[in-house]
Amino acid sequence: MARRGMKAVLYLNNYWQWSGGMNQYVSWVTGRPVVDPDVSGDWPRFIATSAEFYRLPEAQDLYRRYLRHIIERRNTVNGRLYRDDPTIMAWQLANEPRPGVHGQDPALNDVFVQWVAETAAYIKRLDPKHLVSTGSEGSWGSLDDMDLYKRAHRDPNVDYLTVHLWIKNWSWFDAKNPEATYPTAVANAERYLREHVQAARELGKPLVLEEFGVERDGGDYRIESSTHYRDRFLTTVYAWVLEDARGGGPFMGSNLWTWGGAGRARHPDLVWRPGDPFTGDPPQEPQGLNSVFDIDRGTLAVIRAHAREMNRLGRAAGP
Ligand code: IFL
Repeated sequence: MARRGMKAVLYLNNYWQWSGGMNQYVSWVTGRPVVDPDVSGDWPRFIATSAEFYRLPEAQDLYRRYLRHIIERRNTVNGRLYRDDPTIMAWQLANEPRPGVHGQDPALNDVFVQWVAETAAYIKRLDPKHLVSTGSEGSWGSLDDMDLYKRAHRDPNVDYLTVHLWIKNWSWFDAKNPEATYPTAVANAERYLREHVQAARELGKPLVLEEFGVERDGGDYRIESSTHYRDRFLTTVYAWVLEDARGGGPFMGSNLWTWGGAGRARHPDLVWRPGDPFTGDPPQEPQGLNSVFDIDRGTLAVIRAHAREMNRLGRAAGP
């Protein structure tokens, strides 16, 4: 990455199932089986179980041992401790950590805010040189509670705010019915990002749009299908980010989800199986769902043009 002039944000846990994450920690310390929502279909139970992680001291102890192990790890290629390596831009507490479920006891929201503060402080004690971020999706991942999002991000050891934007996952956009759903999706997306720009201004911290993407046209994830709506959406979102950056606003950069590069789905059902190449999509999602491949020339042109403008402003864009 250093050779290519790239920077890494290393996320250190996962609210979701695809890399073990919080559910796995809960299972390790309670002895209960992992709740896999892809098997059970029981998303509410999965989400609530992930959030148990914050209040299990033994799980926190294991997590901290892991944090120390990674942060103090010596890179076998360049011989440096990760702690001292400027190729790493930031540590991230987790991918999309959420406080729990809607309607839960507000005391559990406080547990979450405290977990963010204590974990960020722990990381800073191990490594005061790198930035720390939460990995939050924004208010959507904060029980639709902007105040809760702001409380978690106000902590002095959280250096910048993160926001994600998922117009399909949040049921704003239906790729099978694009004409009818796209305008509302774009309006919602704009409002959502503006609210988070406002929050960043209030807290006086930078903001990164670190996950957003749209599937290929018609909900057809095969690489042959077109990417008209994806390219349109990226162009629109990038224009907002650039406008904010040009005006000196908090948007410091964006990360598109996700770079599939030369990876390809191997099977007609688009399911990843051990030994298959990696695309950008995690293994529990169809391979090609959000991946931008090296042959997606139109999409690449949109990303490249945006990255050029952001770099000119001393800000960043990438996958
Ligand atoms: O791939 C998903 C990823 O696990 C995530 N958020 C949404 C992505 C697309 O569904 O963190």
